[in-house]
Amino acid sequence: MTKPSFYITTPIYYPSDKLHIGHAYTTVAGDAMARYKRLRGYDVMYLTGTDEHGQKIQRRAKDKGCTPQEFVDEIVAGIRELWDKLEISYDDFIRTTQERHKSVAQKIFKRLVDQGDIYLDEYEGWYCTPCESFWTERQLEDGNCPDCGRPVEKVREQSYFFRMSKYVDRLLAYYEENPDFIQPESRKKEMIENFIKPGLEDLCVSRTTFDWGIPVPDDPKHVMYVWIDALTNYISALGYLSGDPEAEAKFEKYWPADVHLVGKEIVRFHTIYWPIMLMALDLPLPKKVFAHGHLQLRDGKMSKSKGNVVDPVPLINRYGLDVLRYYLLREVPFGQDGVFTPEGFIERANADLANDLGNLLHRTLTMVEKYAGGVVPKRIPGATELDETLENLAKETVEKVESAMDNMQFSVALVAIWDLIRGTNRYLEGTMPWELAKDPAKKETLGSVLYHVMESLRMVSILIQPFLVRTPRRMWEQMGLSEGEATSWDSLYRFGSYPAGTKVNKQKPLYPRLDVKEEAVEIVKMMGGTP
Ligand code: MET
Repeated sequence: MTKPSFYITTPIYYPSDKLHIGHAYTTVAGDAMARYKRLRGYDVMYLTGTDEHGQKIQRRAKDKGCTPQEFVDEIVAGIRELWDKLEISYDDFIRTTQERHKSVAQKIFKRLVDQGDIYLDEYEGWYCTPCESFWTERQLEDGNCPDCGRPVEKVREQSYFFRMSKYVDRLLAYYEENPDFIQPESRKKEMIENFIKPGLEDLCVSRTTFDWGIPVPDDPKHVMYVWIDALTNYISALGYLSGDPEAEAKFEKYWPADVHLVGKEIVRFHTIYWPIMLMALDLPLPKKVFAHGHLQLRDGKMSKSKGNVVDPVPLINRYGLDVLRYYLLREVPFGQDGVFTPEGFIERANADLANDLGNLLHRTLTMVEKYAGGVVPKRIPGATELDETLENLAKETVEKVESAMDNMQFSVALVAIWDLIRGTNRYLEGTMPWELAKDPAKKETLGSVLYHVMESLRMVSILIQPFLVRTPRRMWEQMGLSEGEATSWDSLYRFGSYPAGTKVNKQKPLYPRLDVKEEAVEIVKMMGGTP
């Protein structure tokens, strides 16, 4: 039987600066989704990459005294290192400077010119260099870029334009027929009210004032600029129009994308221009565009120019990868903004990871050693009155996690898993194995209680896999489980899948407890601030 496919993408990032925790956030979120779908039996394609053309990069390379290609090569190497460090399970990494991309972008551009969707005209308008966006007079806010608030430059030149208006009705019909296409819902209203209703303007798709870009076919004084180049990455990476049957098979298999993850400032490009480009190419549209919020600092959005960025690397080095991944996915309801604070980061690690999860595993293993000779005892169904409550909670947790993940609600899924962890702690408090141990007649009940707790931990270790990448294996080692039936997603539907008789192997607690004050000072130092 062939597996169903699942195609998920991140934006392709500009390699103009080192990436910060905000980019890590998006990419970790995509990774969690990709891992989840793989666990559920999907054939997943998780694509990320870099958007390497444009004036900003050309200028930065010049300032640095190197070629744009050298400039991006170095930054892209750093980005890939970061993804390795975060254990991002991407299946492909597309760079817009790769031949496989450039040739496809050119073929697409040419086709759009040939069929009259792209035409040559004179452009006059406003341009925000840092955002690489064109704006009309009306869209400016107090004369500045409506996205970043920085000053814009007036530009006038010959340019190619994409005729957008022609497709607007079809686009609105698509929104109508696919109510989940734009998530969260509020973004859809914004698109319709702010961009479509006032009259969708044709999009400028080329520039002549710099040359770091893909040349426009048959008119090479123009370079493509920049959204046709950027957006086509999602299909060039799948071999669309590559002429190579093996590559094109990927397109057949994975297109249309199941979800494009995007930051809220690029929703417009993904929900208006990209669908229109695809309509013009007679291709199916992506099923969903999910706009996530931003991780901000107390004093606003992180940006390199404000010098307030959080670098994920020192956080991983000091606290471990899973602490960071957990924080990112738990702290911010996906789709909304969240605030990064050093104290919040440490408190999360202490409360949820060290106390709730780490402590439950450690104390349970201690009891299994002390009361059951280090071997998982037998379950006696209904041995205590609390068994049913715990079993029901475990069952509901699986359902909640699955439905949250289907809606990309990572924090909701994690809250559900942690409810199970806390419920298991309550079960221990209620059944009191340390009391049962005093009465030799209660030996079997005691064993069954320990079984239930271990079984619940086993389920937790499976459920956390999309989010935490090191912890599940570390738990299995201590719990005497090797990867297989007892660690499979399917086993979650069968409470009692932990083989009795398994020998456990207690080690040190999963996470250390951190000193909030001291560590907050360390994090502020990492951020380049003075505590
Ligand atoms: N490079 C763009 C950004 O970082 C995203 C392009 S996605 C096709 O905003």
